[in-house]
Amino acid sequence: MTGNNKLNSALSASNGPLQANGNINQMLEQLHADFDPVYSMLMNYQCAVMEVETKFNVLNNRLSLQDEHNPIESIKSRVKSLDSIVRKLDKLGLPITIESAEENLQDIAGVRVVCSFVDDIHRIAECFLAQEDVTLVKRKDYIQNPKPSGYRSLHLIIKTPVYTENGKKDMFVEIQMRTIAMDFWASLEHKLRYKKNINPQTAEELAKELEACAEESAKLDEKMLRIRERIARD
Ligand code: 0O2
Repeated sequence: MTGNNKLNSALSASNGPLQANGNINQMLEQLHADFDPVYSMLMNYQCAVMEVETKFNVLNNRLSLQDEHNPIESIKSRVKSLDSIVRKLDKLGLPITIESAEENLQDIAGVRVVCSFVDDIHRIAECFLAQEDVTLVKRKDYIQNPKPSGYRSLHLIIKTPVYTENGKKDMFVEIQMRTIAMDFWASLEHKLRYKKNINPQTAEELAKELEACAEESAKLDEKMLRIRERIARD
């Protein structure tokens, strides 16, 4: 965690460098009182991410026994930075507090599961959601219903418990599941989406090309799946 950087930038941005004024203990006490709850919140999300990653790794190992291939290609995770959390709360006009972040933001913890084949996505999602400490909050299937941009992925918002020194806490985690091809497409499209100062006509042309790429890439996913099925049959 880049806690120290955040701490430094938060402090110098607000009040300038801290002065201990001869009472370093009092200053540290104040710092801990201000920042420990924030660290604790971020740590809870980090633990939720670890729990979810472990569940997918276990499923990957177990399913590979039946399938003779690892259905999961890679798992990438992140916990939103403090800056992004504060900016998102501000944008939504919500109170900028820990309680408000925990209640209103469902994507502070994010796990992206990349599979080789499209049929593995729904199969793994069902096995994952069947676990008794996973509660489905929201499911958006952008594979069956792609976005107008061409974006495809299965999105799950779930709640899962983490066990802290103060007891059990249910945490939101956003899970994005997609194929290697969908992941490749999404990372390129993300670059266009966040590119500043791009000529609007060029942006429109590229968006159209990307939409066409998404169609071709979905067809490629389908073809690869058929080939794998034939290999398994013969
Ligand atoms: P970033 O920078 O990736 O974090 P909602 O109101 O909750 O239903 P929301 O919040 O847009 O709608 O949720 P949705 O549609 O499930 O999208 C959440 C995340 O999915 C986005 O996070 C992106 O990561 C990804 N995503 C959704 N649509 C697209 C798309 O068209 N292209 C790409 N490349 N990614 C997409 P953020 O916070 O928007 O962005």
